[in-house]
Amino acid sequence: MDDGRGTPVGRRVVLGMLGLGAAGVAAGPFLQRAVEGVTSRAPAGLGDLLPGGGGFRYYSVVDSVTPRTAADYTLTVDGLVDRKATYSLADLQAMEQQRIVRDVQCVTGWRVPGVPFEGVRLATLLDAAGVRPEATAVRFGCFDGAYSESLTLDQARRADVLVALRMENGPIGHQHGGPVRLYVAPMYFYKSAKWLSSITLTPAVQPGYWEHYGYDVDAWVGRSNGRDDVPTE
Ligand SMILES: Nc1nc2c(c(=O)[nH]1)N[C@H]1C(S)=C(S)[C@@H](COP(=O)(O)O)O[C@H]1N2
Ligand SMILES: [Mo]
Repeated sequence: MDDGRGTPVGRRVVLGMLGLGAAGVAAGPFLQRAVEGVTSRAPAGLGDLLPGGGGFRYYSVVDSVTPRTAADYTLTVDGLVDRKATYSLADLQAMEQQRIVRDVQCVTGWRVPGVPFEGVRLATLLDAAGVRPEATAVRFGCFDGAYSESLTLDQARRADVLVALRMENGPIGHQHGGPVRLYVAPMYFYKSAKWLSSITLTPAVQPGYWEHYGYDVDAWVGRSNGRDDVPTE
């Protein structure tokens, strides 16, 4: 669902227009980055400027995502846990909410100052599930059917990592990955997986979608991806 500006252009289409196609993607992050440099597009490959978005760009690696509402949204916590769980939006809303206001920094350069996020600490959900000793990492799945992200367990337990229900003082809209997205305050925004649908405890870190193309798994703002941005923590 978009907002009247037409269907967001998919990454394949963008690359196709540039005459690169799948070969461009397969060639890895360096060519990918060169392409972005030319087109001002992001690792997601299709940053349509959000109208009135205050500097945010809209990213999706798929052409369209079927929206989920409070009625049909669920978040599962599974993998190496003692108690698998499934949360509705109402379940998450009923939990203690943490508010964090930091800059948002995309690895392609754009930055949005002072963005409020609110939600449940990821650590709270991990504790509720009972993480087994064999788990060292967390993998995040998305209901767009394509994107994924990951954190080490230590990173996931940080107080500035949220399962976010609100952004910019309102519910998270579909384009920003609502109703629920991940928010990893100290890392580049590609870690903040949109349309979050699963949290899986794993024996080892599994690199996420963009990390297969060379972006850093440990994506600290200012200390990774060869960049020197001012940290967001
Ligand atoms: N599911 C999903 N999550 C995602 C992405 C994506 O393409 N799909 N792009 C990432 C990138 S690169 C950025 S910069 C932010 C963009 O968030 P926004 O669309 O709310 O601006 O989402 C991140 N999370
Ligand atoms: Mo990004």
